[in-house]
Amino acid sequence: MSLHLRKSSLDPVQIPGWRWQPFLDHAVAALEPFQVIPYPVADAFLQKEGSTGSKAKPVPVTTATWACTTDKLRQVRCACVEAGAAASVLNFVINPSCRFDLPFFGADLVTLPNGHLLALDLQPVDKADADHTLPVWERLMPIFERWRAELPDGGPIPEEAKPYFSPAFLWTRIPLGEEGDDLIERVIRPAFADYLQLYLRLVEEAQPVDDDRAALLLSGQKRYTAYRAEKDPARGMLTRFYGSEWTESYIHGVLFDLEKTTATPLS
Ligand code: DBV
Repeated sequence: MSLHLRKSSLDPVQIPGWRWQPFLDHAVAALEPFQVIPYPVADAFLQKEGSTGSKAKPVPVTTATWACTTDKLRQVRCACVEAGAAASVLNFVINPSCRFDLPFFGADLVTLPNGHLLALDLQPVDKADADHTLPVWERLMPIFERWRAELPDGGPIPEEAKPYFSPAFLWTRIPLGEEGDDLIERVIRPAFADYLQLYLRLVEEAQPVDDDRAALLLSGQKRYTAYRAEKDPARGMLTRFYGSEWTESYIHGVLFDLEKTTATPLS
């Protein structure tokens, strides 16, 4: 366990057998030119060991959080979960500063015993605001079209979630085994890289907005974050692994922390 002791949110995450390791490694490298600094994450959430499965056949569980901040990105964080055959997850969210007219980057790559569940999107702060969405969607749609053609549709998503997705929400469920492994290598990996590359290009290009616009963006960001925290589909899994006290602090204090953050996003 001490082998993987992490002291800072920027220390490398290396979890033996973690399926999504190359995705995080790619994202960390892509962020490097942005002068990242560590994002404060309490020790209890930097890396947490646990156990699932039966008494007779316990399965070790590791959850690690990689995180950083930059001048334009309030919080970039990756939740990394490895629980052997029970689960393997990369949940990656980039929360921009409300000083910039930027969407969220969201990736949810989830392997469960019954298959993979994969979601990628650049999610708008306010879907009704064409100034906010059109410049992004125009550029994202061709990328979406290209990769969607290679994947089965993931099926319906909850009605209440729809305001938070872009029309380029890449969402699929695929089987475990060779077929799934092949799609992950051939489609999900380049799609993840393409979505992230476009996002980081938008970050480079972004210019600061005025105070009124920043206040509007902040309230939209809070709506999104509150929704994600309230509906976090990982709540059940994390509660089984670590109990509800740790899980609620993790969800509200780390994963979706905009409401709780002590930094003042508008200053
Ligand atoms: N999802 C999270 C975080 C996770 C996580 C922080 C730390 O937001 C994992 C881990 N997602 C996770 C798990 C499941 C899902 C499901 C473990 C499976 C839940 C289960 O079946 O027990 C995309 N993720 C889902 C579902 C959707 C998404 C639509 C299935 C529906 C559901 O069970 O509610 N998550 C959703 C989404 C983004 C995202 C669109 C952004 C791109 O991160």
